[in-house]
Amino acid sequence: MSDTPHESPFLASVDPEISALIEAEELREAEKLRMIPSENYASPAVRKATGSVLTNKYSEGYPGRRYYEGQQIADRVEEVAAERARDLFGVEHANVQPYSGSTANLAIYLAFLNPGDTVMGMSLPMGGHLTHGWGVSVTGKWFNAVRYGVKPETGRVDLDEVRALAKEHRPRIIFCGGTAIPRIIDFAAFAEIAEEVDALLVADVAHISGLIVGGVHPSPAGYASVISTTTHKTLRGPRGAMLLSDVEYAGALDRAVFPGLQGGPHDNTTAAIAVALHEASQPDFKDYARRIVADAKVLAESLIERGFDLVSGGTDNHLILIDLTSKGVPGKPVAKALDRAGIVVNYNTVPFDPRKPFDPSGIRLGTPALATRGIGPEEMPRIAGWIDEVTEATRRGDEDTLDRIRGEVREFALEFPPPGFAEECSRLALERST
Ligand code: DSN
Repeated sequence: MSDTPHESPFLASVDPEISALIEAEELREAEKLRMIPSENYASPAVRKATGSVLTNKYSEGYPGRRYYEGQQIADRVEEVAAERARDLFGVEHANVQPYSGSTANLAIYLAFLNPGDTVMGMSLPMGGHLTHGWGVSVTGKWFNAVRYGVKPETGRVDLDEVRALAKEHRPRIIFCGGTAIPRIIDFAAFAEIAEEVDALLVADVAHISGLIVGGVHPSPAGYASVISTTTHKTLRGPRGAMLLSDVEYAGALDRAVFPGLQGGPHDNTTAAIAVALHEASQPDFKDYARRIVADAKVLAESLIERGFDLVSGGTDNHLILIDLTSKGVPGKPVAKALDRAGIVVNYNTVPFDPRKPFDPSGIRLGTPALATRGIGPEEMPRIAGWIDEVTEATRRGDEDTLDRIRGEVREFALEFPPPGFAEECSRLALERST
């Protein structure tokens, strides 16, 4: 296929330096196990649309209401993407233009709040997101942010605290969702609290939108006034985002995205979002979503058997958050050692973390990208074993073990090619064995 590795002879002749870097990234992606829970592998079709001529167009405005001519194709691309988003998520309105999840969330503030208004979201170190009112983000600087967390005993969202804080502070917006939540989000309970205090409920489902579409996580549709999601995580699309809502909120959200925050939409990304939504509407996407969760559950059980301390005691979704305190080693050196051994995760704070975000107590990992490669639950005990060995080796400062595991992981990874890389992985595996 022309869009798999070594589509690049043309790029190589124009820019050998960047071409070589892209080939090195292809190799890295094939040889290592991607276990950052917010990352995935986009399909060749999604990547093809991302790299299409639509990158050449300016389309400020919305279909039928643009500020530039020549929109015959761009209008249709955006209409198709929005239509697919509405159908798939069961909502009345979809804005597919936000450049990223952060911009999408900022558009919500711009649409419904004034600076100084009160907003409530999950605290970042408890599992929330920067844009839900964390202090270093503009959302925590320009708005009065109130933060909820999890219960220390359960590691799960403390809905009593959410209700008490909401009643005390009367936020105009309540965010649910985040970046390090291993459990099902109770949208109905959040909606009840939002209604009690007359707040707008925003569900940020960036991490779990693919699970929602795949039917393995409840949907916020019908509970949240606005749904925000990125498109490149479990949804497996290009890097981008969408805002979904009832028509009641459509005008305010659309005006906030453009002209409030952004200029021209990235039409190539919009096309790729449409492709990803098409792929996610196919029956096999439901199998994919089920596999993500099945993988994560077995991985969690295997890690627990090996004495790892998982925040909330396990997982309901794609994500596992490990508190390494009991292992006597912090998150950052373990994440770095795992990368050296071919398993890519990120270091992360855990709830009530006594350590700092740049050197926290935990690591965060997940299974969306493994499931895309067809790696199933039966393989998870082996991966848990490597994680265990690497953690111990980090504690001992044993680099030889990391290098041995790196070889084992490479051999294993090449048996499960990322989409579009089958030939490349066979070639690499053959090189290795000869
Ligand atoms: N960077 C994303 C994540 O890793 O969860 C959130 O923005």
